[in-house]
Amino acid sequence: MVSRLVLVLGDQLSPGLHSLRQADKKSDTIVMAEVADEASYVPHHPKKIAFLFSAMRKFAAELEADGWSVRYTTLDDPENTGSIPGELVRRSEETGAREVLATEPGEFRLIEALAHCPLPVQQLDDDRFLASHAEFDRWAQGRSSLRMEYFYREMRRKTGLLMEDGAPAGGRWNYDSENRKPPPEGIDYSGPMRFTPDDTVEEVLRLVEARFPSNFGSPRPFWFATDRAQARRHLAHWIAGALPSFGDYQDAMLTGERFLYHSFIGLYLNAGLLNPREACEAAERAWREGHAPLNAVEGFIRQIIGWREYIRGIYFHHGPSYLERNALRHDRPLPPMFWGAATDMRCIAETVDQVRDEGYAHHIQRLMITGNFALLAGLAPREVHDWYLACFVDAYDWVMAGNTIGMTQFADGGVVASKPYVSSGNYIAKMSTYCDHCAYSVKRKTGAGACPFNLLYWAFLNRHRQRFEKNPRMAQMNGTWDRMAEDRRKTILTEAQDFLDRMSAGARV
Ligand code: DLZ
Ligand code: SF4
Repeated sequence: MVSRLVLVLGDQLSPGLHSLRQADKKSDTIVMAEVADEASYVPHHPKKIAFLFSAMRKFAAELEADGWSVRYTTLDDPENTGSIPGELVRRSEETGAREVLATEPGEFRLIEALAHCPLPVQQLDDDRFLASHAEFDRWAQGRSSLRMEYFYREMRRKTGLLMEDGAPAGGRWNYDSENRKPPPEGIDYSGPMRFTPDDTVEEVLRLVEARFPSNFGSPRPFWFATDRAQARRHLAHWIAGALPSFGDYQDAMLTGERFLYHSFIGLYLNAGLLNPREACEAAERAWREGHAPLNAVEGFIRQIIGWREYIRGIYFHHGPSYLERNALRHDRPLPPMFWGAATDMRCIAETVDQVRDEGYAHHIQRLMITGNFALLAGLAPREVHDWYLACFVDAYDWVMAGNTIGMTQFADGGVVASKPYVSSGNYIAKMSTYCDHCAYSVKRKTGAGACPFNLLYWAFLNRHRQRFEKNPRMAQMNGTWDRMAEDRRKTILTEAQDFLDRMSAGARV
């Protein structure tokens, strides 16, 4: 019998993985490796590295206990070649296996590297996702715009989730309009389930501390789930304690409240510890049993079978050049405040501090605080993408490309979003409590102490006026700008430019 190597990557920790289903326990050898290339293509958050290495080590142990032969390389193995193809070659020399079975990675960089590996590598499609590349391409073909909503409805039909006799449960596909309540007075949920590090995790934490001392953030305190059983307990804890309120306060931001009612399952889903279908089915069950309202459950399921699948489809449909798109020609380097430098902008400081401490911010903090600011300030989209990719514990290329290049930065020219997601300080004041403690005043539109979002918002509209002249969704704001007195417009533009100049010169803003 021909023996093969079976590659399992750090975000492929699922027992039902395609390559594992195709492999032969008796003759094949599983290869898993902690390698410098993967750990440093961006300066990952130490918690992300610690999470993946811990979960990889535990998954390898589970496979071994299940009778598989596993060759596992730790980062500090003196023989470590530093790359996935290098480790495959090394293990091939050790075992005599001459071919490799892999599940397609979620990043073009690694797909290419495997294609150029000295050994033949068969890359099977990653069928943990609902929609195959071919299915998404078929859906996208001939459509002038690729709106998530229509794709989502197909996924609902395909899975049968929240469907009743072929129609959406409750009579509507989407309950998003009910999910925008301003911040509540307090949160009656204790937050994500926290796990005490065991010996495996402790060893990884020491390794990460020693090897990545200057990455943004710290691996400790560390409390993430690192195997499937823990991830499932985390999910059950969230469904019991937070799902009922998740919908209502999905977009709210509260000073000091880092998780609110959010599920914090992105890292577990994207590494393969949780299966998307099981998460959705558990949420649907909660609704059918009367534990959670439809708006919350539909909002959660839409994120997973709609948005998550759609964003992956966009990545593979458009190919590697998508990441280089820069429709608005933005080229300002990321300012130091994205890496924790002091800022007077309370909303940015809260979000960035939280990202440094947790490797996490929720979707509105990502979209309307950091993303909105980056777009208004004209930051280079690729730098913004790499920042999200590095700093968030759930981030991989496939998931961040559509979210950053498309959704938050409009760098794809409108494939993902029908208009740029920009807002002045008003939206942040309405949806958060940040402005209450800010050195700037959200009510001030110009002059000393004026909220920078207010200035940058108009400067952005003015800068890109030509491009959005005919966009009906921008007409009202363009009209407001036009009706402003000439000298007021001039003041806004001068102050906005002054803010950006000071920020880029390294001044505290
Ligand atoms: C993100 C990551 C990191 C930090 N380290 C490893 C690693 O050492 N070994 C590994 O197999 N995978 C790692 N990963 C995940 C990969 O980068 C990921 O599989 C690709 O980016 C494709 O999504
Ligand atoms: Fe952010 Fe402006 Fe509010 Fe300050 S006033 S927290 S800068 S939106």
